[in-house]
Amino acid sequence: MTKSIALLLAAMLGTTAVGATEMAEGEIRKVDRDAAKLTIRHGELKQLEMPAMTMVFRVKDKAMLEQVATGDKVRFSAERVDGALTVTALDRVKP
Ligand SMILES: [Cu+2]
Repeated sequence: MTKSIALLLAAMLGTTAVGATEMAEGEIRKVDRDAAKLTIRHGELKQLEMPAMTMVFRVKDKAMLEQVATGDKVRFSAERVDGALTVTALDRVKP
């Protein structure tokens, strides 16, 4: 019973995430312009069911690579695009 409620909740949250993009907190650890990838230390990503960690993301738009530098605090959203976790929105948090 508890398990089915949890699954139902997960399904509902998943559906919500498609429409309303939820921004997660993160810090840029590396900008790789050649590979068009960002290494981000991120907080919990609920829509991807991912705990806090440091990992590499692709970026949806290469212009994002010019907007941030190592050490920047950011808010971002990520989605699975063609099987690769991809940053689809990125905002630098002003210090
Ligand atoms: Cu992660």
